[in-house]
Amino acid sequence: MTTRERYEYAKHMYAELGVEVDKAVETLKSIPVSMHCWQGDDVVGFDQDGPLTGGIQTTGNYPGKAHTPEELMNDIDMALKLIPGAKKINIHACYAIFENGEKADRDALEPKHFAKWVEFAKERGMGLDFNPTFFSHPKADEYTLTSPDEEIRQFWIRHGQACIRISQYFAEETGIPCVMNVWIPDGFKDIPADRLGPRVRYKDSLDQILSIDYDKSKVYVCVESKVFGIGLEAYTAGSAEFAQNYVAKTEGTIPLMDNGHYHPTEMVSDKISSMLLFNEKVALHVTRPMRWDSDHVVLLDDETKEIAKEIVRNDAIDRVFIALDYFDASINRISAWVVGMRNMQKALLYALLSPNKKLKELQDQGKFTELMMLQEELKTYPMGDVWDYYCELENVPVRSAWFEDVKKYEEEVLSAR
Ligand code: RNT
Ligand code: ZN
Repeated sequence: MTTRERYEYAKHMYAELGVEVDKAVETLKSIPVSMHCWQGDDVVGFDQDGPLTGGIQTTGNYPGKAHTPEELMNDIDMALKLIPGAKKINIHACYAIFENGEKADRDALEPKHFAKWVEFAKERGMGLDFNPTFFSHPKADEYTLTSPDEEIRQFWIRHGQACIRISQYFAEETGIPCVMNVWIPDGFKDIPADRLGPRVRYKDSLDQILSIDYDKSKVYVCVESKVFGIGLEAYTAGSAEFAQNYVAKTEGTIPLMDNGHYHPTEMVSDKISSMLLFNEKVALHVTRPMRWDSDHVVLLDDETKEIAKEIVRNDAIDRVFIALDYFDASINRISAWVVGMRNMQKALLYALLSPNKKLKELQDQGKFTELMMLQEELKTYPMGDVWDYYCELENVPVRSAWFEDVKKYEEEVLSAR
């Protein structure tokens, strides 16, 4: 049977449930997933050669990581060719590209330091998302936006402001709004004497960053919360309550939930509906926390599917910004990107192929026996046939065929690094 024939067959099966497969595929194609550049080089960037700090960690030393902008862009390109649908590229301020021997510290970054990224994105018809980098820098050894040292704090405030200007430049150049996410690692390893002070300073720092004039229809500023980082086990200034309350009280800011940033039994999928009820927009970092915020590659697991369902069945596709955030250095990094991106999209397809209205009705009617039965039966419907056809339509390799390309690229390009 051809891929097309399998698709037609699957269409009949889904039609019996009242699901329109063609429509699902069209919708899937239009949902942008933001691919994080930092999987390609273990979150190192180009503006420093020190270690990765901030209580996050990549583990593994699989050969072939990108060391230069050219290598990273080539690797991203390789991954993009193997991923269907709409995509954005998510970059961090530490990926500034300096030319002609010039250099600028984080507080002096300008749009021109990202001109190459803009060119890259424009050539591929994609938008760019952005992140100030409040880590891996000598001035971030202790604290950033919570620093009791006013000079340090002002340095990082200037960095945040610079990043807003760069984000606006991205939006203006690409014609696609830029999601700019603020995450700071600031916290304490052991029981603090003052939990309020750092949060007061963090709030004030964010207020100062946001006080500059910028176009809120082009730059969406997010605040990402976290429960703890390595070496910062006792206290994190930007906790869930901090971020949630800050964005609730600050016009034009968006909460960002990373599903590695909660206690292990807390589920982001369960938080999305509440956040949507009180926020016009919600941003996500989809990752896979294994026992801690380990940032493993996103799989097509229950939580990823559940997150996708919440986006789709709450009619929130236009209100939720989906970005991936993981960094695995123990496997081929391009494969890590492709597996994670395709899985996020498969999870969305799964949600789009569910008879969501019918399932809600069963819940409202108290028909929980039937609800369980149908939700379980759905798991073995032929989604794979729809996915394969979608890949074919999108001109990307079907099923595992993409891995041949990755292997070849590893042999020819990565192994020579
Ligand atoms: C860290 C946060 C943050 C980073 C990236 C690199 O715990 O998840 O989003 O992973 O900014
Ligand atoms: Zn994150």
